[in-house]
Amino acid sequence: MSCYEKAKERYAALGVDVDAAIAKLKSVPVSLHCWQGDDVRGFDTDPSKPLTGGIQTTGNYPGRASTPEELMADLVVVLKLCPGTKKMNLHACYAIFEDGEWADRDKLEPKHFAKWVKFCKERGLGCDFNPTFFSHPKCDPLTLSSPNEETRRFWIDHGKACIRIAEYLAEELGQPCVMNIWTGDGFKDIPADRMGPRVRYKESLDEILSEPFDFNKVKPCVESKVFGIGVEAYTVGSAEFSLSYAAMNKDKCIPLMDNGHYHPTEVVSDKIPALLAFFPEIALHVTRPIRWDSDHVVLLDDETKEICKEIVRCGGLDGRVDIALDYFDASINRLAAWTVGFRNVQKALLLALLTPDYTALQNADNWTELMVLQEELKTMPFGAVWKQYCRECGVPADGEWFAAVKEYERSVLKNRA
Ligand code: RNT
Ligand code: ZN
Repeated sequence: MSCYEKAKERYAALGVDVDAAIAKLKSVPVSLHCWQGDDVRGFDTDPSKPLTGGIQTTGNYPGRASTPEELMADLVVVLKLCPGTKKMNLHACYAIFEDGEWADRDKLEPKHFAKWVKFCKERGLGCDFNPTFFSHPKCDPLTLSSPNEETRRFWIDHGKACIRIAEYLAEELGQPCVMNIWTGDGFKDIPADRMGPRVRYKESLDEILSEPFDFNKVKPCVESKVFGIGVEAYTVGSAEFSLSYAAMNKDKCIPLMDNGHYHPTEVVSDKIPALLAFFPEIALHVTRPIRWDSDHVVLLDDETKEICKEIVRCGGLDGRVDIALDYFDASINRLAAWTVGFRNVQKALLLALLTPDYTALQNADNWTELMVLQEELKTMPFGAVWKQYCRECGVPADGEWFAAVKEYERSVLKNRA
């Protein structure tokens, strides 16, 4: 009997159908963020200018993609190393201009994403989208909350342009497009006026979402944040602001939680069921916060497992939770960073799908047996099931994929300027 067959029997003894778990996971889209490949630079601004908006990449590992061709070539490698249903996730700054043309962010059009549509179509991928409210000369430094009407108007127009692009992506690719609104608007030090920026941000969101769109195709989200580097004292789009906005606009907006955007003892795993008690659909950015940074590569750590456990337990895999990755590490091989994080989310989801439902023990107040069983799950033969899942998805198993990345680094990345 193979290791997999033996593992299947052990799980069956716990009442878990391994084949059903594998089949389910294969059907769940997880969005792969294009911005891990080029340190969140994009193609529409001067790459020598620093990132703004309270985000920062650190490290200068060789091989950063600096053209659409390079980024796509890197993605092709990564997509082949990641099991499951992948969806692309683009930022507006990844617009691709042709023949010396250039458009500012308020004037972006669907045609600037035609090459990405081709890329996705060739691989059967859907695509999510994000307006880019950072790293641009028109950040003053505020965007949608700026007291300067010209600045604010520019960014509102950017948001509206992005709704049209998101609808184009959804229609072309035949899958809904999650369009996430995040701004780094905030202040380094104690503000004199905390309310004004929030009222302006709210009005800007209202204007952006007044652009006509089909809510079945375009899923606008608002993402909150607690603080960013350089904006430590005050964030306009705080948790209360963003969640309230989504709650008051349920007919056209969904809340997005990034698990790097909360105080250190708060956990998104616990917030998932809280929000799902009120919202039909929520979105997630899966990342790894560490001290001041919210964007380290996702590991198979306790909170990642707990987030996925809650997604599964709450019925999130049936269209109620949109799962995306969001991190950027410039200090290690970027393809490995992408692959490790994506595979870890898949592993955590598979672990969750292989977890028996112990609700009855909880309801019977049987916390002793619940603890015993939950602890014993930790030494179940998960590795054999993961290996089988990778095999069925036609991607390398653990221990087999990193060689491809090393070879690509030697033959391609090392030659980049
Ligand atoms: C930043 C937010 C935001 C970005 C991406 C690039 O703290 O998490 O989601 O990481 O949009
Ligand atoms: Zn995020």
